Amino acid sequence: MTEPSPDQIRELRALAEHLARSAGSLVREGRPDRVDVAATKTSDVDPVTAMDLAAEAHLRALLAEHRPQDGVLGEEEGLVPGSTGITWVLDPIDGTVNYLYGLPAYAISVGVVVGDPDPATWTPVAGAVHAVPLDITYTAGRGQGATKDGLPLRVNDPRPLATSLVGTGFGYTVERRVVQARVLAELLPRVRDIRRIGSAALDLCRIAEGSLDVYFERGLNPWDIAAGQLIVREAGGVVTGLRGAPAGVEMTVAGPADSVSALAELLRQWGADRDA
Ligand code: LIP
Repeated sequence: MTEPSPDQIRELRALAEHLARSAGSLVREGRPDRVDVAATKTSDVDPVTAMDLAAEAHLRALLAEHRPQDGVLGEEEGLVPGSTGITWVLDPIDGTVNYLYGLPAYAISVGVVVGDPDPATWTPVAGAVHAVPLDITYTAGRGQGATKDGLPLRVNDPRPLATSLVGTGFGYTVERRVVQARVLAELLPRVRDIRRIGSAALDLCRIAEGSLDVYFERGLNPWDIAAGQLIVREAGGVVTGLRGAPAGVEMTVAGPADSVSALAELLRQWGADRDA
């Protein structure tokens, strides 16, 4: 698949925004007073709600209408390959635990990639992240910048880690959390402060808008980062793994290049890309 033209990227970006906002309205207006867990995944504290499933079905229905030949990878229903070389990578509710508890930090993430839906090899070309409770939408197109409700985004200038506000998140298994807790204990005395928002897509958008200086997390899935990765890059930041690897499930580090380099070196020294 050759890379889409600038006009095609604009169209994909606009459609990604439409999908994210449409699913966001469904989630916002359909949230019951009490949300129940429909199922769990990697552990008893990794929930799926009926709205996760409904939002992904809604996104897939819109794609069947607008882009029937493209591939779709969704957190809840997996991969349906397409024939165009373009794959839509969907997180129907990123921050499901926050949605479950009614904490206002969950988002619809719609990424558009060329190539296999693998963060190690894909080329993100468009994306949208809709912060549902706030009704705010972040979007980006490859080579066309990143915006928050249409206003341009720029990452912060790099600053020493000692004065950096650092975002992170934690996995759902004991083996992973043991190492994450050790890394956190090493990092906390070295930085301004830590924020654990509970939605990787929103963490990445906060890097792009400068309300976080740098972010790292181990265990992120393709749907967590497909849109946010492009939004950070188009806002002048970098998104990478450790030891020169691309961002992905092993590790994702995002922010201004110099801050990412400094943090990634510490994470490498502490073995942050391993489980107990
Ligand atoms: C969430 C991520 C978050 C991570 C959570 C969870 P989900 O995704 O966005 O960064 O720390 O553990 O994985 O499961 O809400 O779609």
